[in-house]
Amino acid sequence: MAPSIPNLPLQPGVVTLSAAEREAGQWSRANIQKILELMHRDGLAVLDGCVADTSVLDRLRVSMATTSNEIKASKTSVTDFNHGVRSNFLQSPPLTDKSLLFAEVYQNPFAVAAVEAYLGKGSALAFLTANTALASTTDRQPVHKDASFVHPAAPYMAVVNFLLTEFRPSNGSTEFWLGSHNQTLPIEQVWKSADAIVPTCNIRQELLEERRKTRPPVQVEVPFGCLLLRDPRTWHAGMPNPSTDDRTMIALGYTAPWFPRDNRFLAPLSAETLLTSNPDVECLATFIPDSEWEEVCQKWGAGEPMQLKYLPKPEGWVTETMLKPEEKVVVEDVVAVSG
Ligand SMILES: O=C(O)CCC(=O)C(=O)O
Repeated sequence: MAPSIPNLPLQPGVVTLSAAEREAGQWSRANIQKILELMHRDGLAVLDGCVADTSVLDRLRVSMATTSNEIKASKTSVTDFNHGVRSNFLQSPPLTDKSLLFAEVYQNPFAVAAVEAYLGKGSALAFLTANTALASTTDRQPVHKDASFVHPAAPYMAVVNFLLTEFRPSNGSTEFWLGSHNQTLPIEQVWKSADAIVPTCNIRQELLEERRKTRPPVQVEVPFGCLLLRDPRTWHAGMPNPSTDDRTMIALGYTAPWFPRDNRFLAPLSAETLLTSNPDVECLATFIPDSEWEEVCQKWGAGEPMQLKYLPKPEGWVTETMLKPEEKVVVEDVVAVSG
């Protein structure tokens, strides 16, 4: 774990797209530098001004709130929820409704440019989902990375989150441990058993206490219309949502050009044209007929058709960070559900 520099801000830094940058269709060099400095220092950057027409976010929120209400009743087992905590689940955005297939969200040029600056040209879209923090909840997730495998010790993935509301502690904004991604290693994660081939996402308790002393976590405060760009190695946790409305963020996950591409996600044929429209960003989706996708698209629990399977197996996976069996910290009752 990287030592923490004193007096760093607790809230994430914001990079604002100017009118001139929007007009030019690209970030200035200075703002790309700022994005990269925040990403390398904090593992998280807030991007403001990338969505010109925030009514698209309103329309997605209305649609996804209806869906989240419909699917709540189907969530019965803890493994239907993320990290086994009944306050947050994964949800598919409405990809079969052509009136809601917004290029500003699914091919946002400023978000993609920020990802390419961080991961490299030739990055791929590796998953597309959303996190819903359910209204009137009181439980929090364990602190985790989104990496239930022996991850590379270099930026290999970036997630762009489109927030469909403002994000405040009062509606269950995410807790982030800024800077925790910097030199983080799989040895910081908990294993379910000594012979398991992959770790869980969860961070060892004693490391949390150590890090809290120097750079404590924060629940982010982000105005409506901003995006989050984050390195999934940055420690974080879904928090209770005390408000009366579900809080949702869409997540587009991109992998670096050198990262394995053997896992694919399911998407409907209606979204194929849009999701594959950037020739520089391969879309790692298997496209299936809309009716088939609609049958499975909200089944995100463990062993379900939509379960994220972008994770490499250790066999054949080259990394400097492999662990010896005696280095694994085992916590047998951890719920090893990722997302
Ligand atoms: O929805 C959130 O605020 C974060 C959820 C999360 O980290 C997860 O489910 O893995």
